[in-house]
Amino acid sequence: MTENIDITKLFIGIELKATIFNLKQLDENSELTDLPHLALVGRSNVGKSSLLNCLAGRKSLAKVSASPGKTRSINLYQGHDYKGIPLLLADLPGYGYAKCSHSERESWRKLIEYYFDNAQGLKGLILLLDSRIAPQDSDKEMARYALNRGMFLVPVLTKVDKINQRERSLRQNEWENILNITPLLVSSKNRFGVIKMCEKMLELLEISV
Ligand SMILES: Nc1nc2c(ncn2[C@@H]2O[C@H](COP(=O)(O)OP(=O)(O)OP(=O)(O)O)[C@@H](O)[C@H]2O)c(=O)[nH]1
Ligand SMILES: [Mg+2]
Repeated sequence: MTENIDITKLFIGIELKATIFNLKQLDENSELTDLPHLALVGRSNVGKSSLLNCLAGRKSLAKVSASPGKTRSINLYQGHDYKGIPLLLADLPGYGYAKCSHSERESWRKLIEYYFDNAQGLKGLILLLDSRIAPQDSDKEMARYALNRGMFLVPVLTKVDKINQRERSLRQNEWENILNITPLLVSSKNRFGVIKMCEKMLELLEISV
């Protein structure tokens, strides 16, 4: 491979291939979820869809909304690595949405657990955490759940354009104390931290450039 490769372009050109609301649809799309991929997970409104758009270099490939609970399905986006080998990025529905009913929460949990159990190509989770707020129980639970299952976890603090350097370090330290992993910092708005995040994503996907 040449040294001219721009790793931040790995997900340029991805397209939505499947919108999954239930277990049956997950079964029907197992060929897709068998492809090497990473999933973006996090509370509602943390910026998952925005980050996906940022990586894809598109404004509204994934729907973004100021009101939480926009993404209610597992959305699978397919692209290719530098050698033309298909890869996938999954945008998962957000959790921790206050207005969600008990049954909606349960169906979220069932869908996500079934996906984690059956997605053969899932190489790791990109866990997005809002840099503006202190660690939340729902995020800690998600992280523990993933780590207990032996999944690769990349914690990423989002929206860092909204906080200063001191606040960034404070939040990173808080999470490091909880997870023993230092979270990356990213902004989909001004692309801060995108290179480092892509480096980590390539590592998890075992793609060499
Ligand atoms: N300033 C700033 N705002 C952001 C950033 N990323 C996302 N936002 C805003 O945060 C809000 C939620 O963004 P989404 O990308 O829809 O969040 P989501 O995690 O996909 O939300 P759900 O689909 O509800 O789970 C929107 O108003 C975005 O414009 C960022 O890096 N900086
Ligand atoms: Mg979304």
